[in-house]
Amino acid sequence: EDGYDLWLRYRLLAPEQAKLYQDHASELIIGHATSTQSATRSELQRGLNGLLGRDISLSDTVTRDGAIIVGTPASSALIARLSLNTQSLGNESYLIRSVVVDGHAATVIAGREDIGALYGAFHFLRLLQTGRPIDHLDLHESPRVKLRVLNHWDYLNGQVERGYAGASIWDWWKLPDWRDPRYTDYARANASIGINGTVLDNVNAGATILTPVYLEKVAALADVFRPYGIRVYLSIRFSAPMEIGGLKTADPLDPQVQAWWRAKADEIYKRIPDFGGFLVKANSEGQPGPEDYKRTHADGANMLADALAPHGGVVMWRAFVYSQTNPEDRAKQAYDEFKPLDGRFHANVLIQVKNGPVDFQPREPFHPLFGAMPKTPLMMEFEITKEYLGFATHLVYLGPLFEEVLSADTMAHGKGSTVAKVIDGSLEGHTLTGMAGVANIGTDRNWSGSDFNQANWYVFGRLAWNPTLSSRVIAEEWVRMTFSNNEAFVKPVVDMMMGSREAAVDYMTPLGLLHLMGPGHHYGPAPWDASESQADWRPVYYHHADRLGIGFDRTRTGSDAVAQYAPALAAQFNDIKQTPEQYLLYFHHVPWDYRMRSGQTLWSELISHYTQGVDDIKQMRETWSQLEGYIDAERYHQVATFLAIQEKEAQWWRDACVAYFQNASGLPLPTGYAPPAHSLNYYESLSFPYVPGFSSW
Ligand code: BDP
Repeated sequence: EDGYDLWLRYRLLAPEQAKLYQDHASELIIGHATSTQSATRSELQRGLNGLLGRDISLSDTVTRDGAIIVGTPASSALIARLSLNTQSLGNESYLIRSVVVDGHAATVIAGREDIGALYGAFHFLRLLQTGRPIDHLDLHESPRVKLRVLNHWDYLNGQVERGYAGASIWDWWKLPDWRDPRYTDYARANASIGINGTVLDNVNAGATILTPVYLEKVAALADVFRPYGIRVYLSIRFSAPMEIGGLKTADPLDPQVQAWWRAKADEIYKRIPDFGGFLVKANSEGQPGPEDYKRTHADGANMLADALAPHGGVVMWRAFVYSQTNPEDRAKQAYDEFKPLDGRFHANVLIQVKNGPVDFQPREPFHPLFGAMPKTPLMMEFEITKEYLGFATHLVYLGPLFEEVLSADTMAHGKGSTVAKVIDGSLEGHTLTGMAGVANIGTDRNWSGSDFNQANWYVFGRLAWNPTLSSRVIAEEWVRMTFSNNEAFVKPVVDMMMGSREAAVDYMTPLGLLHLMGPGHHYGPAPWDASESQADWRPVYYHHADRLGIGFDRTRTGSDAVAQYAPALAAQFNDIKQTPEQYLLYFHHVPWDYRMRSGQTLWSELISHYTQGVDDIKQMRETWSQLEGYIDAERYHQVATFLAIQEKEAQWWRDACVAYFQNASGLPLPTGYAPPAHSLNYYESLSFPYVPGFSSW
């Protein structure tokens, strides 16, 4: 197996498991009047035939026990007759129920709309794929978040910024005529986890995507995705009216600029009636934006929102901004710029906020904007692609990272004001809600650069559907569907996944450190680096290590970033004794001999974390080596090889950081710890020829 089938493998179940399901899957009653109904029907046929090893028959009526009836009251007279109260469902919701129809036991999968039935079909298949009972079902599911969107950082030249799985899957040369079957499989995979939107192009991309030639190609993709409930969105370049519209300005208050965007929106909707809207990176890392004209982010976002509003589109305006001049504390900038604009955005604008205040690091505290802009819908932005977490080869399951952020308590309205409640709108009563994930998808046969990276795509979708789900439960589902239901395999693999993120934090950036990666490529360790033109692109800016201590002072007497959190949290983070140690060096500059809760000094504890990270990967390798034979050889061997790479590189991370911090602190290694394998000079001399980074296409 090469991983292409993702978690939708539908391989024959073990005989004892298949037997459990046989009596509940005898015939399929489902329409095919619409493209979504056809997609649902073929998915169920494909899934059930594969899992149960025989062709399930199609029928118009219930002729025996075990019928599966799928649809909506409009598409199926049978479902209409069952009076399931589907009217009370949301348009993406569904029910799965064990019922009796005309004297026969049956299972009904019903939505109010076709898309609900498709989601229900995927859920039903998941029950079989994961070995769950299907004889007494009474399930009701609704997404808690409205826009569940992948952000592709793909350029029109095929390059994927921060993509480690090959090139862009969008073959712009051959579109619109050639619609690669892979686009359909992409849509199936996304629909199976409830993703309902995709931004096709990079937030740094040029304006070409908005030209007629490309809009025709975009429309072709939208046609492929539509049956699966997926809308397309585009990242737009704020200065497009100048670049492709011939205007002299992109000032959002200029009537000509406004008219240009209105006309562009009209043109897009003529081709793509269900177009989702725009994603915008403005006045950030060199991108143009409203501030170029002394206007605010609200002026810029509202201008675009007004152009999209007549068509029902939205603007997802990113809060990832920081200035180019030497900042006192980059972590404070998004809050400083956006918080004062709360209440100034039009109704169809969402502000898309990265999970942490700096930049997708292995660990950061949650972004202080969550809970701080009650009048504005805030979207979560996670990075699924592992830019700062070992690219394709390191096994790092991001579920625990996502869960840690979503379950963090903002205290905005007292205890229990979790980030998840900000995102699902329940904290402030927003109905326009969203979650975005920067995709890890490319042309590699396995889509994501490694088998385990597929789990990060999967967990993103599941948490976007319901941000309160447990990342462990999701990991287990994924392992069962992707590899095996054998308990002897499932338990150790899930344990390994659940510990993998903490291991990476330990060998890369423990105790609240961050951004120690080599600038530009962001791969290996470079805590020594001070070469970048901009202060906040340099690792040394983030750790401040010297003879006396280490860490970034964000307390009241430091940068005062703590003040951006709710008062109770600000007080907690301001006090070194109350700060959770996992964020210690994020909030405090701490002397090396500071006593940690364990009784060890900070210096000893830092070394112990770095060493633990490597030991954890050794353990993961050991665990995996016991599992040969449970799965196919092809995937087994690739994972084994990638774990070997990870161990080597975890050691590199540990040794390079230990060498550097030892040099900075001037302290001897605590007893019992091996010295780094090489000199600090050696680690500093390593370089990287190429990583998929920025383009202007
Ligand atoms: C940084 C990435 C860069 C992105 C930027 C962003 O290194 O490639 O363009 O985030 O989110 O982490 O805009």
